[in-house]
Amino acid sequence: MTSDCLFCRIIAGEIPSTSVYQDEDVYAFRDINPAAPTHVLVIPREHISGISAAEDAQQALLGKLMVSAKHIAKTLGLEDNGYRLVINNGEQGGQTVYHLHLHILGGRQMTWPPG
Ligand code: DGP
Repeated sequence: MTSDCLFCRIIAGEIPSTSVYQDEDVYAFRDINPAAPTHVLVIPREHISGISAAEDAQQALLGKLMVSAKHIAKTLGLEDNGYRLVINNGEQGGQTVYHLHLHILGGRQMTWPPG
């Protein structure tokens, strides 16, 4: 837990969130500013500032994030029509919260390239 990290404080329950899934490694909750009809963030309980800061030794946790996102997307009914998983990294990558998070976006047609 990093006390000045917004998402660590959400995991700790200090800031309210709408959880859709949690286990010993990951926490998933609704994005406060949804960019799609369904917009969920999947985060590791362990503080990692972003994907570029993740260590090779954390590959199991990174895989767990991805597999969890797949299961959550299915639970939320996104599997049939498809969905998008996104990790923004750093300033030019559009990252605004420096606790690693995987976006699950679904419920509308996605376009490419992203903005
Ligand atoms: P990114 O730009 O990739 O760093 O995404 C950060 C996301 O976090 C953005 O979509 C909005 C979301 N967010 C920011 N603050 C809060 C909050 O307090 N609660 C929730 N649920 N989501 C938040």
